[in-house]
Amino acid sequence: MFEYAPAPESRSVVEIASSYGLFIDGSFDGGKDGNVFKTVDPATEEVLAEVAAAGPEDVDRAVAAARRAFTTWSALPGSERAKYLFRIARIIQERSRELAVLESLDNGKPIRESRDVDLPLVAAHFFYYAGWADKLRYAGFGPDPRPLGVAAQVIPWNFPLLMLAWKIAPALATGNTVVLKPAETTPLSALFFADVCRQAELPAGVVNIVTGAGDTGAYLVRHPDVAKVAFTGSTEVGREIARSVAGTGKRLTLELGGKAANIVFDDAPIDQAVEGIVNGIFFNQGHVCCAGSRLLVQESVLDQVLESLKRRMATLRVGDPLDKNTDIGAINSAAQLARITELSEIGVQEGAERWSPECSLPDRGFWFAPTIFTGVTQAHRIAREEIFGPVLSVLTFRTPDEAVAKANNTPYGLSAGIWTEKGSRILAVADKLRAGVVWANTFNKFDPASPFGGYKESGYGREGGRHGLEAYLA
Ligand code: TXE
Repeated sequence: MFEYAPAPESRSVVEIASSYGLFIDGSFDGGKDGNVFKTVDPATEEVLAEVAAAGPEDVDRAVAAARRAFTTWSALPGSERAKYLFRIARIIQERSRELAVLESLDNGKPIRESRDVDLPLVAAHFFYYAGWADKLRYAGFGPDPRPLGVAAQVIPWNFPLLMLAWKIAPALATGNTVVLKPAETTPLSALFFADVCRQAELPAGVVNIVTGAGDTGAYLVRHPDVAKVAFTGSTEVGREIARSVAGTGKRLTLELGGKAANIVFDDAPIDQAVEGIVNGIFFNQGHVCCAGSRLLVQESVLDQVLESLKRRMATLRVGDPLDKNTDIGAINSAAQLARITELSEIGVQEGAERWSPECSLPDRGFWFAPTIFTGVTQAHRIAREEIFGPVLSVLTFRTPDEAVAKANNTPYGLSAGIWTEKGSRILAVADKLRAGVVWANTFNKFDPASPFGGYKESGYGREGGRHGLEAYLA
């Protein structure tokens, strides 16, 4: 019988230079002021590279390049733009091993996830939106759907390349040009993507990458020549961006935090639900805006679910992101580790019971053991605030109405999960949940054809699918 035995991933498949510049108008340069910052491997704290920090003049140059390129790019027939996007998608596939290893090094995520989830989805987004580029005119977007202009895109560090794909692919398919700022702890894969664009012979200025911290992002989104702002990140920064964009006529989409309820009813297939709970909160170290961070279990099956969940958690392997057997990699940064640690301590102080399986964590790097809190009530901060780490808060309910009320009792509204054998219950409960995405008997499933986005403090606008194109069309 054929056995799938993937080759061991190793660091040698990616060559990382000691320094990287900004990608503006089709070429790399060190930035006007020569300022740099370091990006580290969170699993070892080793410096991976020095990266240019873009100042205002660099952002001005990038926006000007994108503006110039817009004239020709937006005038190309959709079928021509599609050719570039298909080419980018294919190059990503060809270079996916290299890009997956790079992503795991800079982010800390397990190679099994970057190789089997992130990279295939990145390529899939470019393929999907390539397919749309020549179909816009007859797809119900109005008689003459037009691109907006220069899109300023600011992305976070949890899925660096995938968030880039979510943003860049629909923008280019619709004829917009882009200035994108990756997060300061994970700039490398965006710069490698710039190289992919060069390899695909994408016209200069269509995609520009400016690296830097929050001040670079703030300057970019305020730029008067930007027509569209797309942001994924914290709710605080999202609010600040919304304020700075208000009254400017710029179009805005925000994809912010979450505190998703993963609801397990007493008729759910427990083993399957436990896999979904584990995937829901421990995938990508819980650095997931739609993570199932609040487990709501029907009281009658609580003991059974907890016993099975703890048994499963004891098998999770925490460690080297490049080891293909690793389930949970490194926390992305010291700052994020401090945030997770603080909220976890608050959970204990507020009287919830903390449990983690035995696991020895590496001496260096940023690590947090998979953790669950039981005895959590709605009053606890760990039940209300986004922890963005491998920490699950367990609450209980008696009736479906109580489950819905608790699930909706959050300022967020990005996603939710339902586990039950009853199809009618799935439909009834999903209908009442104020969440942009509701998964039933699964969790954290993504597809480029499905729209994604939230209600309330989780932001507004949708990315993915046909909806994702609307955000980039006048
Ligand atoms: O986010 P920031 P941080 C949540 C999660 C996490 C918390 C803080 O709860 O613990 O936010 O993470 C850029 N104008 N999420 O501090 O600061 C920044 O450089 C323009 C959820 O890393 O929002 C980076 O590129 N841009 C989330 C990006 O914004 C600014 C993913 C995100 O950083 C800026 C990440 C400004 N004033 C964190 N300030 C999700 N929805 O998935 C910073 N940035």
